[in-house]
Order: sequence, then structure tokens, then C-alpha cells
Amino acid sequence: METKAIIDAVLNFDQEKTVRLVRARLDQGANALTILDQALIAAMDEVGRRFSTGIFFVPEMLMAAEAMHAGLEVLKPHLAKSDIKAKGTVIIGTVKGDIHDIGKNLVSMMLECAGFNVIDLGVDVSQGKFLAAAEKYQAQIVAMSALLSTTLAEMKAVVARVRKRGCSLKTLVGGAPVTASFASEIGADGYSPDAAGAVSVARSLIYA
Ligand code: B1M
Repeated sequence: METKAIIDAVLNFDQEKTVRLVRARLDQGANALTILDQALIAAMDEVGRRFSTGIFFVPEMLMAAEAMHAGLEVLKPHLAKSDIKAKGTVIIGTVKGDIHDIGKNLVSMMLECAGFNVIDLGVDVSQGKFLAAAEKYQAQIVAMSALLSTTLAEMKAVVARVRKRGCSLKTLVGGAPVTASFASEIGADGYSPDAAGAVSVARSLIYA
């Protein structure tokens, strides 16, 4: 019931109510990851459905994203607290041509909570910028997010350039249109369908 109320608050673009309801669920003892998955991410899925069917347009998507963000801020301190400190630097960004950043920010935050040193390049990140940052920060992993099917080619190109360098730098990919088979087809070293999974994949890439 409360989960549905949070979903409705996001769908009504009500930031204040989203924050209040998320806090209330935490106070009741609900798990932060469950609230994230079953309420906030579920709400964004519904936003996507409404956009696809012409009920919502870009402004509505943005307002819903802001409400989701507000709820996420409340959850942040409760998510992915981990005692195991991983050593490693991850360069992360949303690929060129793509400005969706909610999923990327979640992955970034989870990795940070797990003890990785995360360099977040933001959105619309060019191939050259990913590679230059990896070099500059002596990173172990380049992590890329894409939400548009049209930007998958960018992801493929970055993976190809990293592989061409022939060093130990690994690639990790994800985002709604990215599948395990696409990831393996383009030669990415790791793939996760969600933010929590990205942490274990990143660990396995570094400790493999
Ligand atoms: Co856009 N949008 N959008 N949008 N938007 C989608 C993605 C879309 C599926 C909506 C739809 O048609 N149903 C569609 C893409 C269709 C396609 O290509 N297949 C779409 C479109 C078409 C567009 C525009 C082109 C619309 C237009 O202008 N006509 C435009 C593109 C702009 C651009 O990027 N150049 C556009 C713009 C926008 C807004 C700016 C309005 C806003 C983004 C705000 C923001 O990000 N700050 C927006 C939104 C909010 C969405 C939807 C509704 C929600 C996305 C989201 O944040 N989901 C989305 C529909 C949907 O996905 N259901 C849609 C919640 C988030 C937590 O999920 O990012 O998938 P996600 O992350 C997940 C996993 O994918 C994974 O972890 C997260 C969960 O734990 N993950 C990774 C993500 N990255 C990972 C990386 C990893 C591992 C896992 O390793 C590195």
C-alpha cells in the first residue's frame, strides 16, 4: 500500500510527498534497496510506459525524474553500506549522445559505497574523454551506461578502443537497452542489469 503511494507521488511529480513517504517507509523498518526497486524504479518504469503511449511527454518525464531523485537522496545513506573496502578506480559515465543519468548515478553511488574510488564523468561522455580519464586516474575499470538504443554504438566503440589498447583496463556496461548477449557481443568484460549487481561484477573484474 505504502509502496503504491510512493509510486503515485512520483507519478504526480510530488517531490515533498515522495520524500515524506520514503522516510516513513524507512522508519517502519523497510529495506532501502526494496524501496528503491519496488517503489522508485517501479515508478520510473511506469513513467516510461506512459511516455511510450503518449500520456507523458518530456516535461513530465523530467518532473517525475526530479521526484525520484528527491526520494533517492533520502535512501542514499542507507544503501549498500559495505564493510569490504575494494581497492580500485572506476571511471563512469553515460555515453555520448545520451543524457539519462539516474541509473548511472545509482551505479556510481553503489560503487562508492562499496569502497571504489569513482570518477564520475557525467553524461554525454565522448570516447576520448573515457580513455583520457582512465589514463589520467590509472583506472582499472571503465563503466558505461546507455539508455537509448541509438547510443549503443558508442558503447561498442569505447569497448573496442579499450581492447585495442591491450592493457589490463576492463569495461563494465549496463542500462535499459543493454543485454548480457549485447555485452558479450561487443566484448565488454562485465555486464549487470542493475546497480547492486554492478558492484559484484566490478569486484570480480578487479579480483579475477
Ligand atoms: Co528518456 N527515454 N528520453 N528521458 N527516459 C527512455 C530511456 C525511454 C525508454 C522512454 C520510452 O520510450 N519508453 C526512451 C528510449 C527508447 C530507446 O531508445 N529504446 C527514451 C527517449 C526516447 C528519450 C528522448 C529521445 C525523448 C525525446 O526527447 N523525444 C530523450 C533523449 C535525450 C538524450 O539522452 N539525448 C529523453 C529524455 C529524458 C529526460 C531528460 C526527460 C529524462 C532523463 C532524466 C535524467 O536521467 N536525469 C528521461 C527519463 C526519466 C526516461 C525514463 C522514463 C526513465 C529512465 C530512468 O531514469 N529509469 C525512461 C523509460 C524507462 O527506462 N522505463 C526513458 C530509472 C533508472 C534507475 O533506470 O537508468 O535503466 P536505468 O538504470 C537501471 C539499469 O538499467 C541499471 O541500473 C539501474 C537499476 O538499478 N544500469 C546499469 C544503468 N546503467 C548501468 C550501468 C552499469 C550497470 C547497470 O554498469 C556500468
